[in-house]
Amino acid sequence: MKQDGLGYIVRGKNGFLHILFYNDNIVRFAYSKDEEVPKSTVAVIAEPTGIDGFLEDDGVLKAGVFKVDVDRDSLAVKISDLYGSILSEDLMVSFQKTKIEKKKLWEHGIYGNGEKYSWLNQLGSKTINYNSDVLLHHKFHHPAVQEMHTAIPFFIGTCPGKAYGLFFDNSYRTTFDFAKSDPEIISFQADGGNLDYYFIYGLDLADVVKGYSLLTGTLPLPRRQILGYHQSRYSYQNQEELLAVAEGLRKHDLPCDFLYLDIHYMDAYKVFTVNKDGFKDFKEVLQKLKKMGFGVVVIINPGVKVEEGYRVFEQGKEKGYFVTKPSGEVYQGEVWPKPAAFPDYLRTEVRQWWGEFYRELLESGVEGIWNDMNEPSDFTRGSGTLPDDAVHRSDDGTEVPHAEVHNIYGLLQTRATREALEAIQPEKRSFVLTRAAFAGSQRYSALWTGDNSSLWEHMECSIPMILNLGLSGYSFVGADVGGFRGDCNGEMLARWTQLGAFIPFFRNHSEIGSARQEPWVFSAEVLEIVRKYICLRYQFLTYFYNLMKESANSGVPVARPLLYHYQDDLNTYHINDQFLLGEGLMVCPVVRPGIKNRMVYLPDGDWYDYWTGEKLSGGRYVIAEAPLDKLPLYVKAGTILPLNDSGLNKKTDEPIRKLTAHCYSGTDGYCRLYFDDGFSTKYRQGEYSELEIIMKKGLQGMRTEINVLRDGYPIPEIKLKIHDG
Ligand code: MIG
Repeated sequence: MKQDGLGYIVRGKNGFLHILFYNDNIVRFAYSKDEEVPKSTVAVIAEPTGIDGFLEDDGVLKAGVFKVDVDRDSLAVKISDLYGSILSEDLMVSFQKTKIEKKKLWEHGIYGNGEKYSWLNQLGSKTINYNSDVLLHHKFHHPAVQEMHTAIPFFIGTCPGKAYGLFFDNSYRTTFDFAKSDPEIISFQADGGNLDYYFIYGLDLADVVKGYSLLTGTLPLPRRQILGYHQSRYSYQNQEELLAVAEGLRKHDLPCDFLYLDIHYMDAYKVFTVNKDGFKDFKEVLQKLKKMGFGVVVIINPGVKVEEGYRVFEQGKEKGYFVTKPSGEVYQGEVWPKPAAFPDYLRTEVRQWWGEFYRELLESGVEGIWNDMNEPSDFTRGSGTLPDDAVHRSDDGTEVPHAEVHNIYGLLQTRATREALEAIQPEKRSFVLTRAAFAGSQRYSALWTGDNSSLWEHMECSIPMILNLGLSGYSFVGADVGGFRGDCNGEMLARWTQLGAFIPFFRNHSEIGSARQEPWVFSAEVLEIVRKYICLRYQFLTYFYNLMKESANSGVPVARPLLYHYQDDLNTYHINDQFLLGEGLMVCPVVRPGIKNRMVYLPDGDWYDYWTGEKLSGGRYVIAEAPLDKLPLYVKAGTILPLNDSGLNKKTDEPIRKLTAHCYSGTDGYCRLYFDDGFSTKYRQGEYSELEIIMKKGLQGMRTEINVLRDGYPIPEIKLKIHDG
């Protein structure tokens, strides 16, 4: 081993190993055939930093929080902490198979791993990371489906007192085996590309998620409005129908900020066109909706209809902007518009060309863009996607096989979209939603978990799916509320809305041909429950917004599994149906029909029943009452919850003028709040305020104090309310 540039290099029998540091607790192991450090994928935005390392006499490298010992022959590594306890140990490194096997050591649980239909803890399972349009192959999502819409080859191993993250920076199809095939082995392998991975070590999960976010980035602070309720369906087919839904929402006193136009708003499914039969007054309708308080989000898929005279196709073909066959001919697949060509978003100039098409839509008043089918989906092939040997070209003209681009195709499309939106409307925070994503996609778009079904099982599984996405650096996520495929019913909608109200991205969406599931279609009782929880969501908007801000700053998840804050409590390692929103609010949804009570685990400490104010001691299981109109919620003692006054429920684009800070006493509490206009990018120039609320036990009971830390935007009037059980 010797020092090489910022890092170290070791020559082995089959090649080289580069060891690079990104801070004290992030080390990268990159294998290569020659002395060049392999190129990172688009996921990584961090640069290695020089670090004070020390090569001991026995060849062991001591740097940051690590000791690294490399086998000179095989280049297998053994990583220990500075006290010598082993953190990770390779059993096999294969250049040929692009595979590494590690000894299963101290992990009690494996988490993260992007979008998976699985339980929270994935130890003992095996999975494949390859973006897929799931419903092309399967009737519905189920646990045996490994290839979901979104692949994030990153996982976390943890036990009380420590945690590591492993990010395999490889965009090919990858396979992870978390001690399934062999209980002694955790392995990862790719179909091509480089053996290049990052090992992130920390005392807790938060350190690891922050480290991963340092490598791959965080979400930009969203418009506050986007944290409201969204109503969608495949499809609101014409302007009358769209307006009727908007009126229905208002008539039934339902707060809602966004409506969606799915593929039928286009002319013959041609992207960047509007169907004039259904939407003859497109602009006027969007104007009218805006006045009613709704923004409209439209779908834009990658597939471009192959049709003579259609400008998007003609231009793309002429400029050579589409993915080709190895022969150089434009690759032709099939999506909604039937024959379709696929833009090669790998190139900057293609992304810019594509981005310009958004201008007209935005000028018409469109408020957000929904990128779907970007795995990318292709109906002509058994695989449901482009062939591995389809050809992309990078900026320098190098040909890159689809096999390498596949998993980042969605990321590249959303990158094109976001960069265009930001260039066209620099004063406004843009909104992009995607189905397919990769590590790093959180920088460009929110994500929904694709085509679930109206099944209780899918409501249930959406919880661990979303929590694991959060641990994978993806905070701004949600699942279709009510379920996409199949028929929802009133009870399910009530329960799913309760859950959705506490998930970052909150949208009711359903498939063409399925039963309608707008809030008012079932019964007066269901409507009332749905309204109650949508309104509750709007009360929590400031709380959500602040969590989003925190996530934008450091990558910490918004919705967190219990173990995120109670890592020393092994009881939390398998809790799939409860989660924490921020640190202090525990959400316990009901995910089965006919339930009137449910078990809740309260970790150590005191908890308040949100509804009754009753104080309960933790460290035990309790039975919560959960009739249909009740979502059990608990607040940890010491929490300060800023809640919007309910009078502000209607329109999120108005400034927040009044808040009540609910202080749950018992232990000292602290809360930092951030305020800005919620809409523009002026906060980047300093137009924001920050304050802190401190709650302390004094001789005469609880003492609270508010300190303004920065005054750059009007601060709402804040009332304090002390809860003391
Ligand atoms: O194959 O655009 O996941 O949300 O409504 C269906 C129609 C294509 C899949 C998306 C879904 C959307 C639907 N799309």
